[in-house]
This record gives sequence, structure tokens and C-alpha cells, in this order.
Amino acid sequence: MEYTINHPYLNDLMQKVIAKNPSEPEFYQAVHEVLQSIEPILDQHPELIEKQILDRLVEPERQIMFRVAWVDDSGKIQVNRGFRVQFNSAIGPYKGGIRLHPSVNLGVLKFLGFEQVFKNSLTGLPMGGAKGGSDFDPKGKSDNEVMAFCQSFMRELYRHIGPDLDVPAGDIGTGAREVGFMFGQYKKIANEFTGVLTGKGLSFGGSLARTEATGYGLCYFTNCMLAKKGTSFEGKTVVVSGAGNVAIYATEKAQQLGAKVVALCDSTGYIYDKDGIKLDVVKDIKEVRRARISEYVKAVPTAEYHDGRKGIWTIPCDIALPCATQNELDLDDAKALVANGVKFVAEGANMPTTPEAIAYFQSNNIYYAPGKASNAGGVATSGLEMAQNSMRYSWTFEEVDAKLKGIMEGIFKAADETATKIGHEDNLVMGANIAGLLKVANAMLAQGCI
Ligand code: NDP
Ligand code: 2IT
Repeated sequence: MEYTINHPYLNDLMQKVIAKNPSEPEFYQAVHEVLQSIEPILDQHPELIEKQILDRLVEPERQIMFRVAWVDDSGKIQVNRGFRVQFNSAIGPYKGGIRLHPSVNLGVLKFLGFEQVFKNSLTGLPMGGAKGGSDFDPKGKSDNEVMAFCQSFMRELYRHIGPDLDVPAGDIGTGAREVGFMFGQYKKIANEFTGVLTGKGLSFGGSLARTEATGYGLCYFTNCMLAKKGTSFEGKTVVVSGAGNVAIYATEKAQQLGAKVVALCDSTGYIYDKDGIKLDVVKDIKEVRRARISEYVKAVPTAEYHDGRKGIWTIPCDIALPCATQNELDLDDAKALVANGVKFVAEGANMPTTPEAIAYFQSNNIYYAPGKASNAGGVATSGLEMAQNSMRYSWTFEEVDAKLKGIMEGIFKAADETATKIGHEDNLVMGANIAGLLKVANAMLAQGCI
């Protein structure tokens, strides 16, 4: 992929990012998307260039890398690499998840941290952007091994985070179990009980509806897109990729709103259930037994399982919700979806659609939403968890869910109105990037040379 941009200043900055950050293609992809989309506002906002706002935005404030040594069940010492990229704290404490997956490296976490800055700004809550993680693979590990890893990870990370400094949370491979182990270790070392992590268990400061928030929020956002086009989820066929936290609760809300979700996948294969996914079966496989999605057809023999996850995008649908991982939907997948009649694509994962696939959707009049807008419900509800922890109070499920819905509608409105204002109606990539950027830029300008 060539990361060129027509505008000379933006192109020069993009080439500097590539030269300064060798072998980080995901980071280039995320930066390129943002820089390319803000050209229409550069004349009205000369300060973005004159005050080096853009040059500062692409440089993380702090990057931490550390050794994570832990003892496995056979008594052998294992070594992983831990990271925290504290990208931008202009509008609030650093905030963002922890990813545990063998594919994690600095470039992946820089792309995620960069995206998080704009996403968190869009939520309207006071949160800066960060991301962390490790190349540790929780798959196939015992609870004891996962705990040993999480404790070792936190033995270093604790000195870099805090409830008013940096508040990590879940992401791929990090759910309630891992957050619980990390929280316990932080509490022990720091000798304090604070809301230093979000996504905690409900009995120790977690927020109701945080588990559901990303998937539910994605559907609230998609509902705004559908409403703008005079329609709704009712009677629509939906394909959701992934079978993790985001995918499961996106499926649940889409079903509640009257849609039929016919497919899910994990990294090994996909299931197709023409009668509609039975979510209790999926929850049992994924949340209770931590097994493979292929198990679904044992419980539902009328459904199909296919090896390889790519085939999921060949299933005809009205709405596609990619909820697994970055670059999981490429140009060939986009062509198959469009040929089969897809009309709406909204991202639950971070950067799941390749640039070529996004361009194909946009030129074929498919209404497309980027993850930094449509998946912001998770971090928004993390922000609500922080607020509840500060108040030493907890809201009901209905209260949190109503606030989440209001925030997602607010993000849609901001992205939609911004896109229209710059003469690119329905381009939610431009709308989200520009709306997210301007708030952070204003805060950076007000705070001087930071
Ligand atoms: P989970 O770990 O719960 O689930 C991840 C799912 O995606 C699994 O089905 C997994 O399959 C699949 N997957 C992961 N990596 C790959 C890969 N390299 N190739 C193919 N499939 C893969 O994670 P989440 O549901 O929390 O996260 C999913 C996406 O949503 C990520 O992009 C994350 O950054 C994003 N996100 C998450 C939020 C949250 O609150 N959790 C908030 C906003 C965005 P397998 O089990 O086979 O690995
Ligand atoms: O990508 C994301 O927004 C998340 N993984 C959620 C981060 C958070 O702090 O809740």
C-alpha cells in the first residue's frame, strides 16, 4: 500500500511518520486515514499546521515496553513483552484497553492508541487515548497461568497507571477474568482501592452494562444510520464477524431490535444459521467453556460450520458488522458483500476494513461507519464506570444503558453534521475524524507547547 496524500504538508508528515516508525504498517494505515480525511478543514484551521498540532498528534506522549516473566504450570519460566502506549492526554487521563494476543507488537498498539484519541474525544467524556497489551496468548492457558501472567504484567505496569493518570480496560483476550487478576495485583502493590481499571467485576466497582456496551453501542449507532435512510433493524439480515465480547452483544442487541443475525466466526471458521443464531448456545461455548465456534453445530445440527473465517463475507446480508480484528475485511470481501446486496457496514472492531474495501463501499453508495465512531460505546461506558467509581455510587443497568444510547446518538450526530458541513454528506470517516480531532486540537492549543 502506498501512503501518499495529495496535500504537500500532509504528505510530508506522512512520509516522516513512516521514516520514524519502521515496520509499523497498521500505524501508517491509521495515520494515513486521518491525515487524508482532514484536508477540507485545513484552510479554516491554519493553526493545525502553524502550531504543529498534527506533527504532535502523530507522536505518542510516552511509550513503555517491559519484560513479563511468569511461571507456567510445568514450572518453566515464560517470557513475554508488555507495552503501554500513552498517546495523548490533552482532554483527560489516558484511557484504553489491554490486548493480549500473539500478534501484538508496538505498531499494532500505536495504531490502536492513535485511534483511541479520536474515539474518546467523540464520546464527549474527558478521556485521553492509550492502548496496551502483550504478545501473551491466553488460548489454551489454565486459569492459574493467566493469573501468573496478569500479576507479572501488573507488577511493572502499576507504576505507570492510576485513576487520574491512565485507566486500562479490556480488549481482545482481556475480559472480566484478566481485569480481575490485574486489579487485584494493582490493589495489593499500590495499597489503594481505586477505579484504576474499568471492566471490573460488578462486586468490586464494575459498571452494569459495561460487558454489553460495545456491541449494544454499535447497534445504537447503526440504528441512527438506518433511521437516516428511513429504515430500521426490523426484518433485516445481519452478518457479524467474531464471536467475542463485541460480536456477542452486537448480536444480542440486533436481535432485540428485530433483525436476524445469521453468521458469526472465530479465527478458525464461521457458522451459518439461516434460522438465526441461538445466542445462549454461543454464550455457553465462548463465555463459559472458552471453546471454538465450530461446537455450535453440535448443539444446532441445522446450522453449517465452514473452516476458514473469510467465507463469512460471502453470505448475503443487508447489514455487515465486522467485530473481530483489524484488516479482516478486504477488497474481495467488500465486492462479495456489495454483489450480495449489503447496504450498511458498521465497524465493531478497530480498523477491520482495509482502505481499499472502505473506498469500494463508499464508491458503491454503501453507508459505512468507522470503528472509532461506531464502537465507542465500550470506552464511553468505561468513562461512566470511572464516574461511578469517583462518586462511590452505582447506576442501574437501565440508567447506564440510557446514557450509552444518548452518547452513541451524540456521536452519530457530531459525525453526520460535520460531514454535511464540509460538503461530504454521509462520509462518516471524514465526519468522525474531523469532529474528534478539533476537540483535542483546541485543548492542545489552550495548553501551549505540550
Ligand atoms: P474478544 O477477545 O472477546 O474476541 C475477539 C474475537 O475476534 C474472537 O472471536 C477471535 O477469535 C477473533 N479474532 C481475534 N483476533 C483475530 C485474528 N487475528 N484473526 C481472526 N480472528 C480474530 O475481543 P473483543 O470482542 O473485545 O474485541 C473485538 C474487536 O473489537 C477488537 O478489534 C477490539 O479492539 C474491538 N473493540 C473492543 C472493545 C471492548 O470493549 N471489548 C471496545 C471497542 C472495540 P479467536 O477466539 O479464534 O481468536
Ligand atoms: O478499543 C476500545 O475502545 C476498547 N478496547 C475499550 C477501551 C476501554 O477503555 O474501555
